[in-house]
Amino acid sequence: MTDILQTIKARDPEQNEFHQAVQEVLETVQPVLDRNPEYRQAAVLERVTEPERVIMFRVPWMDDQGQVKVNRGFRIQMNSAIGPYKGGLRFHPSVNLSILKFLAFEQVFKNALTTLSMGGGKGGSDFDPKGKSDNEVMRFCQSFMTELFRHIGPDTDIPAGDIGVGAREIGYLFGMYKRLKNEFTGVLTGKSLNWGGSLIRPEATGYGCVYFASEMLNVQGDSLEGKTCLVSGSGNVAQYTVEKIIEMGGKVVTLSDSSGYVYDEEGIDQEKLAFVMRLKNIRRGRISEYIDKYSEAVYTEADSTLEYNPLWNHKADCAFPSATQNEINGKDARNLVNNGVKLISEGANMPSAPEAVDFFLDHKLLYAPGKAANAGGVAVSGLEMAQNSMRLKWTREEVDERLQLIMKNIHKTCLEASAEYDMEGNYVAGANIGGFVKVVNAMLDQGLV
Ligand code: NDP
Ligand code: 2IT
Repeated sequence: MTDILQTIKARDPEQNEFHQAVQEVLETVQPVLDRNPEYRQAAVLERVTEPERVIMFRVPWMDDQGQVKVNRGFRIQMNSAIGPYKGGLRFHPSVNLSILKFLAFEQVFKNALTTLSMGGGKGGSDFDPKGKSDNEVMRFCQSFMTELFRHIGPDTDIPAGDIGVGAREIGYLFGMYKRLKNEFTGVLTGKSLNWGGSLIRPEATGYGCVYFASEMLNVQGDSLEGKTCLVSGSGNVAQYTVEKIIEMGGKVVTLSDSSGYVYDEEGIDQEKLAFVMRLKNIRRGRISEYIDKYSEAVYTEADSTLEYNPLWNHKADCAFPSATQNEINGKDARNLVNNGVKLISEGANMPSAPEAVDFFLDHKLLYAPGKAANAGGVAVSGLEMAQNSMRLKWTREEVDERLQLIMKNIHKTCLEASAEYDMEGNYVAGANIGGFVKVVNAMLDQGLV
């Protein structure tokens, strides 16, 4: 195992986020390999950590001033053992190969956990949609799809949204795909409702993450009722996490963006959440504007010189990190536990750094890693694909019911897989083992490809 990690590090020494995601999986699946020598013989670890295909391309576009800009586009087609590549597109200036490979790697196991037939992929660009006009975003998306279209398809690779890619971007991307291929197919998920989208897809990641938290509490005879919750981010995942926590009787006291965070001791209720949704989704403003409207809240500017994030240093029972990778470091993890937090459900992908994960596990927290807790988003993407294929639409209730069932099943899979390897209650091991076994068994069935 250490040999494989050393080889991966030597081959791509700068890909820290990818190494981090791989290391966690390799460590937790070790007992599975010990028990199943045929896996090692078939070099499954070497194969599962190498993408099937990596596509990198130039994305030239013109801004509103007539200046030519050039960004870099990517699609990582990581693993197609159990279905076509499936996973989001991220538009953020930090995007690089390391970040997309970590996300694609996580996606493979997450998608397997949903029980739907989806392989894993991820893509995106270092394009920053912040401060760009709708026309600039449209021209960028059109240029991006002018290359990407030849690599994707409804039975090949089905992208969706992630950070910086929401309904607006999916619309522009879909329009260009349709024009180039002269085909109206379910090649993207997260589409708008009147042209192929699924009800509940916008809500799915946040709702699913709260359903998972509720399942973990259920095991202990507890619930979210009356619990104080910290939520980070204020985008798609954060918004619907807050909506579901409120519905389940919890109280959310924080939200953030990359500029800072708000702390509202009285709780972010439905009316305040509606304000945040308009602020973020329509006006595309900053979370600092929350205190202009609700002066009882406190805004704290982000400070990169601090060794910890003050958002994670408030009295609370539960935390739902819903912004980005490595947003909780070892010090934040200690602060959370010292403030009474007993449950972490990850809406974001890999928001906890390895020291934080170790701390949560050592302190026996109810800790749900992203690949289990945030799988509701891609699960409803899978349901969107099913509806597109049937050319039918399910009701809100029908999709929500399926989502709840899928989250319950993922929770059960994690518990059963962790128990089978004597790590009961360790959701990290459970999620990794549950997803890994399904993927590598399919790979073995299909021979050396
Ligand atoms: P959005 O773009 O809608 O929102 C992202 C939020 O996180 C914004 O508030 C953003 O602030 C903040 N954020 C992003 N990058 C940083 C950063 N480097 N530092 C601080 N804050 C940051 O994205 P989503 O809500 O869709 O995604 C959030 C997380 O959830 C990501 O980790 C994503 O991979 C994960 N996820 C998303 C799914 C989905 O269906 N959308 C499914 C599963 C996981 P700002 O506006 O200032 O950039
Ligand atoms: O990280 C994720 O699971 C997503 N961004 C959603 C992927 C999808 O295909 O819906």
